[in-house]
Amino acid sequence: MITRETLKHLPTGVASPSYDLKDIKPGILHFGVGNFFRAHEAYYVDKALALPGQQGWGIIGVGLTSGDRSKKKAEDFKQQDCLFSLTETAPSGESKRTVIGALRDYLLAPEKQEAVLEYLADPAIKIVSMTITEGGYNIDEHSGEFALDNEAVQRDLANPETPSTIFGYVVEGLRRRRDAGNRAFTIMSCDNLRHNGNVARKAFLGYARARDPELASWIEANATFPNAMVDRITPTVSADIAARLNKESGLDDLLPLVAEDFTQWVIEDEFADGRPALEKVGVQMVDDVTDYEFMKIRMLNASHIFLAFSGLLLGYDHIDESINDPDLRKLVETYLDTDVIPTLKAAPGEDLEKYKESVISRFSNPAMADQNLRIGSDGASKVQVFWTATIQNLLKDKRELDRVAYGLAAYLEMLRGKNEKGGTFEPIEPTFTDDTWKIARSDDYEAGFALPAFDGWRKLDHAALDEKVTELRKVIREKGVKAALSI
Ligand code: CS2
Repeated sequence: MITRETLKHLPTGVASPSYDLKDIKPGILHFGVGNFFRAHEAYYVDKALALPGQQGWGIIGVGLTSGDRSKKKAEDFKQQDCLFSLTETAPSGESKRTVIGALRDYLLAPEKQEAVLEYLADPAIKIVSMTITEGGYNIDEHSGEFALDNEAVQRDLANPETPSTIFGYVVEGLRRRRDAGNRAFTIMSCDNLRHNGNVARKAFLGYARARDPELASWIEANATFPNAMVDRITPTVSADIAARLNKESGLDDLLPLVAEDFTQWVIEDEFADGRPALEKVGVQMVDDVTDYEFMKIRMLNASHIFLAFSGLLLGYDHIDESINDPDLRKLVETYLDTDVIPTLKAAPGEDLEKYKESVISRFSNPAMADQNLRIGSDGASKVQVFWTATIQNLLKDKRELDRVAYGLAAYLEMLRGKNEKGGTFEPIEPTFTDDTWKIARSDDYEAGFALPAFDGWRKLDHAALDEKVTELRKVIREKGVKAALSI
């Protein structure tokens, strides 16, 4: 176990926080303490905490669910004083190990509702950040607005002072602040969405307006919602990986974590009540994040799902196996060169050609052992966020549809949960209902067009795309992925 005590004699090669934990005061509250958050925001804030005058930016973590896994995680955090080790591994295999101390408390909201609300109302908390996944903002795909008919949202609106959703918590926290004459906080999304701050604004204000229009206006005038691009590949840590990490570090960490050595965070500098000195620890503070987002989402994430869907069909477990398959690598390269890069503008300091090379090298990092099933999960949201803009561009400009049609065909075939080696797997689609699954599993090649993933181009002329997708589905099912790729 890592604790404040064991920090004093860590194994050689493991760096401990270079500040005194007892000097750290909470300044940030974070919802969704997953591996990505721990390897990204917590990693940067940890570096900032070591700088003079930055000790007021410790992080309070909050989990919104209280199933067995959540309880176990909370227990582990408690036993370890919220400390955990991060192993950063380069594609060459070289690793660096650090104990991160930025997380100073961890609460499960269902068990500690009032404590979470007290933190949210405390003026010391100046930033409320979140990683709640692309689909977590409860935006209706058709209207583009916050979905008020969601059951949990309805429950919170009926009992706004005892919430259960992130929207209910944040807005109740802000209500308490306003009533006490305190300032609002910054609401900082760290999810992989285009203009994630705007999406967060829409979601939280959508909820607030339904709760109390005056409160919503106060939030709108006082809170800020910076847009950000976030990037670091952080795979799931299985029991085997945890054992390996501990063996390599010499630690006995209950919550070990591995990430690639690459990391990037670009934020629009709009904070309601101050922020850590992030610019001193490698974060790029900019006026406009748009071109960074386009680059990351349309290049890295878009390629990732191509590789995941294809890899699952071929019976590969991991992304590095997918990218090391020459046909899949060629697919991704051609997609980026032909369909994506010509439509992008390089952000200041970025070179799209070099970015492409770095993405491919990052995917081939064997230490990530990043699961195709994880990357290919929630395709319904990911297709919309990562592919839709590119597909819309191709349709509007009447350009070649081969790669995107293949990608959509691979997605639909993947949803059937069968690979070419005769194996089966369970695709993960958290937003699917029984009806959606029926469509997804139907033998009819065209039924899948009704799925939400296809919503983004319904208003455009998409007949040619549908035709190609149907044809490629047939080829994938009858002759396999490789045959479809060689068409
Ligand atoms: C992945 C991301 O899950 C996914 O869709 O593409 O988690 C990816 O690893 C990160 O965006 C990298 O920053």
